[in-house]
Order: sequence, then C-alpha cells, then structure tokens
Amino acid sequence: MSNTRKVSSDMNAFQDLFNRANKIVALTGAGISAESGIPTFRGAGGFWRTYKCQELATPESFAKNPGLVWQFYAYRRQLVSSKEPNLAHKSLSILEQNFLRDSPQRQVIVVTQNIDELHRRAGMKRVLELHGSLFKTRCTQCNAVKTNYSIPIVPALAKIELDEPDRHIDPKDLPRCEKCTGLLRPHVVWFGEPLDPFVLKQAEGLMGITDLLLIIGTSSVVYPAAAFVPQVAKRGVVISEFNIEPTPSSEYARFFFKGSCAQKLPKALQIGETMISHWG
Ligand code: BJW
Ligand code: ZN
Repeated sequence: MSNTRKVSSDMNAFQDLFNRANKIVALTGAGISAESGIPTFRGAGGFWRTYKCQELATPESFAKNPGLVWQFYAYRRQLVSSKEPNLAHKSLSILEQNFLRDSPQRQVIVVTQNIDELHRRAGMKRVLELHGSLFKTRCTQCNAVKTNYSIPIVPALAKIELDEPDRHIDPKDLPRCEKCTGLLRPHVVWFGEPLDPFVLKQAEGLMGITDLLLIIGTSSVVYPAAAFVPQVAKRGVVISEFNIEPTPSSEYARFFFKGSCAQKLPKALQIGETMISHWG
C-alpha cells in the first residue's frame, strides 16, 4: 500500500459510505468490551495475577496445570457475569434491529474474537464467535460441548480473587463431564489450535461479500482474524477502524476513528442517545 494514501477521520464522509453499504461486517476484539470493565489481552491490563493472559490461553498451559488455567477462566466468568454491554455493543445491536425493521436488504453481522458473549447480551442476533465462549465447556475425552452459566462452575472454583495465591485444586474437583467424567475445558480456541472449520468458513464467506468492514477494538495481531483485513482490502472494500491507537490493520483503513469505540461508534452509526436509552 502506498504511503501517500490518506486516512480520514471525517465522520460525514464515513457516513456517506455507510449509508450506501448493504453488507456491513464488524470485526471486534477485546477493546470493544474495555469500557464494560473487561481487561484487554495485550498492553497494561493484559496480566492475570503474575501471568500474561496469552501465556495461560494455550493447550500447553492447560496440560501442565489445568487447575491454574481453570482459575483464570473461572475468574473471567465471574467478572464478565458482573458486567454489562456498553454503548458500542448496543449500537451494533440497535443497527441490526433498525435494518431488520426499515431496510431488510441491509445487514450487519458481528464477527468477534471475544468470548464474553456481550454482543449477544446486547441483543445482537447475528454474531459469529471465532474463539468460542467463556460460557461453554468441552469434554477433553468425549468432546461434548455444553453451555454452562453456573457460577461457580464447581465449588473448588468459587470466588476466585486476583490477589489470592494460586489454589492447588485436585483434578477430580475440576469441572467434569456428566456423561463420561472426563476433564472439561473451556470451549475456547487457544494458540496453536485450529478454529472451528465451520465458523472459519462462515467468517471467510462474510469477508468475501462485505461492502464495508468495521474493525473495532482489536490489536489485529492474532491470526486468522488478522488476515481478514488485508483480504478484504484487496477487493477495494472500505475499511474503517475504531481503536484508541493504530494497529497493523491501520495501513488498510480508509477511516480511522481514534478514541474509545463506546464513544465513537454510536456517532459513526448514527445511533442517538434516545435510541440507546430506549434499548435499556
Ligand atoms: C480499544 C479500547 C476502546 C482498548 N475502544 N479500542 C500466521 C502468522 C503468524 C502466526 C500465526 C499465523 N497463523 C496462525 C498463527 C499462530 C497464532 C497467532 O496468531 N499468533 C500471533 C500472536 C503471532 N494463531 C493461532 O494459533 C490460531 N490458530 C490457528 O491459526 O490454527 C491453525 C491450525 C490449523 C490446523 C491445526 C492446528 C492449528 C488460534 C488463535 C486463538 C487466539 N486465542 C485467544 C484466546 C481465546 C480464549 C480467551 O479469551 O481466553 O484469543 S488469544 C487472545 O488474542 C484472544 C483474543 O480473541 C485474541 C485477539 O486479541 P484482541 O481481541 O485483538 O485483544 P488485544 O488485547 O490484543 O487488543 C485490544 C485492542 O483494543 C488494542 O488494539 C487496544 O488499543 C484496543 N482498545 N480499549 C477501542 N475503549
Ligand atoms: Zn465427556
């Protein structure tokens, strides 16, 4: 891409294009949930106790110390359950409802790397979760996937605090499969693991047809999601980024809206305060 290409932060120019787009894809990451009080992965908040979050989100960490990795996820289940979707999640959801009601030929779809389910809790219907969900488990023996919102998920994982020493938990007291008693794991995608091929295929299909890509609150360093942006840019599609700082995707963005997406996104999508307050 040429260095002379201009990146714009002109809201009116963005809205001209937005008003003509029919298949809007919003690719979201941890930054969209930051204003809900959920820490991001990288940067200052990216630690859990003394561990870097990315270091715990691996199959190797789970194999070595499933009790520790479960404490990390149990803590996040507790935290996320106590938080609410913010204006950025709500704006996307209101946009989806407005399209359904007023312009059914227009669609907005969220492709998220987040596992917090906040898009769904904001009422969004069309959400593709690339990395799974905090509230699903998968059996390491029989592979059964189950939705589970219980907090605590087992008594040994009750009231996990950030400032307590790591608990030693007997593996028999960790979450277990009700069918085969195998050890359960969070149904999320860790580094080195393939994404669900069906989910990946759907995401790639959406990237192939979108006519406006919004990239919201992701550092764009984790693949395969990071590869979607250059793939879409190659088709000449307008890419608009919402982030507090530039990312590797910024070189492909026609628009960059710097600042918290909870503030910038409602403006960009023309979702007024009244619409949001009626949403609840
Ligand atoms: C705000 C804000 C505000 C803050 N408003 N903005 C090609 C090249 C190189 C490496 C690879 C490659 N292909 C695959 C790899 C390896 C690896 C990878 O990508 N490594 C890179 C790090 C180099 N990828 C994988 O391993 C993937 N698997 C795979 O490709 O498998 C292939 C395979 C095939 C066949 C057999 C075997 C394998 C899997 C990746 C899974 C990632 N998993 C995690 C954990 C999920 C579970 C959990 O949450 O615990 O997903 S890691 C973590 O990173 C999590 C996130 O979803 C993901 C992305 O992070 P995200 O969302 O971007 O967050 P942050 O914190 O990085 O950024 C936040 C952003 O918000 C920042 O930019 C802030 O500025 C911004 N922000 N506040 C707006 N208010
Ligand atoms: Zn099982």
